[in-house]
Amino acid sequence: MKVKDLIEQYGPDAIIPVPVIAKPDKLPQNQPFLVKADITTLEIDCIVNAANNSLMGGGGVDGAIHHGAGPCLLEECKRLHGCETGEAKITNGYDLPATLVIHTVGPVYDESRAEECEAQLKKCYENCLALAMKHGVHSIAFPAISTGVYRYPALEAAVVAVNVVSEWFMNNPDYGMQVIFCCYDEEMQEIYMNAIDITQRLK
Ligand code: AR6
Repeated sequence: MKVKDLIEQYGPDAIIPVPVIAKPDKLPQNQPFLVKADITTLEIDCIVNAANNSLMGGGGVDGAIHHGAGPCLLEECKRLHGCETGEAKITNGYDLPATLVIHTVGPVYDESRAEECEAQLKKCYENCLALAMKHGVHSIAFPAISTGVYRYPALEAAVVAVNVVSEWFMNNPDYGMQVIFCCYDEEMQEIYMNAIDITQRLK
């Protein structure tokens, strides 16, 4: 069936563009993309680390980034004196293929203060993008911040991520940024597709 026939049958709202899943070197700008990858393998300007308040390393994506970057990253992190939840700090990428790492600290999810957690997660994405722009970054990859050890429900977290990035593109149409949502597995990729679907329906 052609797109035109689908629109006739179901109406324009039923057609939801699925994001292109592409290799980072083929990404056009001003549109976020999903990539299923280990974030430490991406050869781009900047990758984002889902760190903790100490910035002294940990498990999950934080552990993988420190492992990939080597011990100089920890040495630089020691000089940053931690990071508040929702804030972001930048370092070099050392042995990583990415030039820079932005460390942000997502909220530890707690259902009884869900609104506060959402505001903090939103701040993570906003602060990372602002810091990236300040440092002349033109390609940035985000992991699904807070959705692992910090237990933020993945779909809700992905909706926050997609909304903040969409708003950022609306506010910065001429900057030229490639934003990659780096999903560690297929399940997370599906979740991001659903999040994009949900955010488009709510527009
Ligand atoms: N590449 C991309 N995504 C990854 C990778 C990777 N190499 N490894 C894990 N993920 P988490 P959080 C995904 O737990 O929930 C650390 O110990 C993973 O599947 O890394 O923000 C810190 O030091 C999940 O979807 O981060 C903190 O103490 C997502 O990354 C705490 O964990 C985030 O999972 C932060 O917890």
